[in-house]
Amino acid sequence: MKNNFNWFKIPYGKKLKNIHKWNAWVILILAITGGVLYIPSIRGDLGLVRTILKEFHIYIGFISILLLVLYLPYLFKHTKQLRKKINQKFNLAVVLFLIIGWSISGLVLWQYKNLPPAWTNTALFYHDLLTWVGIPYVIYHSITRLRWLNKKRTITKKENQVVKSDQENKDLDNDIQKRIAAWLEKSPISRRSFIRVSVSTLLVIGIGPSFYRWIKKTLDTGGSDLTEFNAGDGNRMLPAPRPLPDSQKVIGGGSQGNYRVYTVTEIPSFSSDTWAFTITGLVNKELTWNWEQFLKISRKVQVSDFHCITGWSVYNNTWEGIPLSQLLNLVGVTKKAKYVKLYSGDGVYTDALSLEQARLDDVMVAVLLDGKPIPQKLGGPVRLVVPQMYAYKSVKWLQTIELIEEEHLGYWEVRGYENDAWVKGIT
Ligand SMILES: Nc1nc2c(c(=O)[nH]1)N[C@H]1C(S)=C(S)[C@@H](COP(=O)(O)O)O[C@H]1N2
Ligand SMILES: [Mo]
Repeated sequence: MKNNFNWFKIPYGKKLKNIHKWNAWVILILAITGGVLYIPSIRGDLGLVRTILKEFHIYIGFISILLLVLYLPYLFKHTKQLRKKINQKFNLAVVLFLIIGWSISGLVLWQYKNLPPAWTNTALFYHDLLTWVGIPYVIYHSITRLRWLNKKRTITKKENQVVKSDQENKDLDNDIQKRIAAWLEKSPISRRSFIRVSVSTLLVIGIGPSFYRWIKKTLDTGGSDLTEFNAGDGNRMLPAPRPLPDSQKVIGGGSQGNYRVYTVTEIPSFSSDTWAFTITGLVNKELTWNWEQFLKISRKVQVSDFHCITGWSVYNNTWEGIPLSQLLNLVGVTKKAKYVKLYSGDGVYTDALSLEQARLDDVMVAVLLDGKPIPQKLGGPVRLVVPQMYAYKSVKWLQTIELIEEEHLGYWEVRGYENDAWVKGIT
């Protein structure tokens, strides 16, 4: 073991080889961790691991930037060297483009707390898009250049010359390999293009459909999602709430953007037979409403935006519901109470607001979205909306509110999200 490792003394060729190798590993790790972070259905299973994984992803992202910085001084020399190798030059350009794009959008997403949501929305779009395009490209690049493929190519040549005793030919003693080789020899396309075509086909089949769904969802900002969620709703809440005129008219013009359905449990379903809403704790008069009674409380309509810390937003939602302050007035908050704890009917998710925050004008216990009952997937029949804070405060399937004295940390706050969830750069 030599421990006098000195990067500056390594010869140029070896440096590039090292950077290439490390870069391959870094991209592999980023692809896996990023992929895991992207899957909404396993948020709850991951729990704390999710927050740690995100930090790890960011950390490795910085290593990727470091590799880029180590490479850049040799860019000129390298491209000169690749003069005539169009394919390799093209590959270099693609990979550099991907890494620079991922780095810039990643930095914006990392700094979400200090940047307006419009920035993170854009960054998330490019981070995702580059991944959808880049990872298949990188997989294609790696497979079509695997050493064993190259090796077999030379073996075949040797075999053609009948150099049977050659050491490498042992690899080919396998019957199946021989048959494939023979078949490929007869086939009109070369082994190389056969591999290229099959790898591309597999990638298109494997990744195409999810990519198609993603791009369709992303480019469609007209809320067709909402129609779909409403149609497939699993809640049975009767009677249906009757929208106020402003809600009926959808004064916000219809929500813009797409909700990513997040849950840490199975998506719960509710029926008006058993559903109840309770306000308890440090109150003068504890109250419980069944669905029919709950619908009799007077409601208001507001238009507001919705921002998740992972970078996406949905704009101009027309919410109809009861301002939380109004509900608090109904039960009468005692002097001892300092915080409002919010329980989801999923039995797991909670969050909390200070009393002062809870009494903000736009904090609403919402029942309708864009003139329709809030779909089950988006937290219906009743969800909280806290427009000025990141959406992890907007508890879905809200059923119980408790007035408490001590601060409570919610589901994500326990797992590393900040209790201070104010969105900067809005209002
Ligand atoms: N009960 C419950 N409420 C929740 C969550 C959750 O997982 N469970 N996720 C929160 C987060 S992080 C976000 S971004 C929004 C997502 O709302 P949506 O699923 O309606 O898009 O809900 C918030 N409220
Ligand atoms: Mo979120």
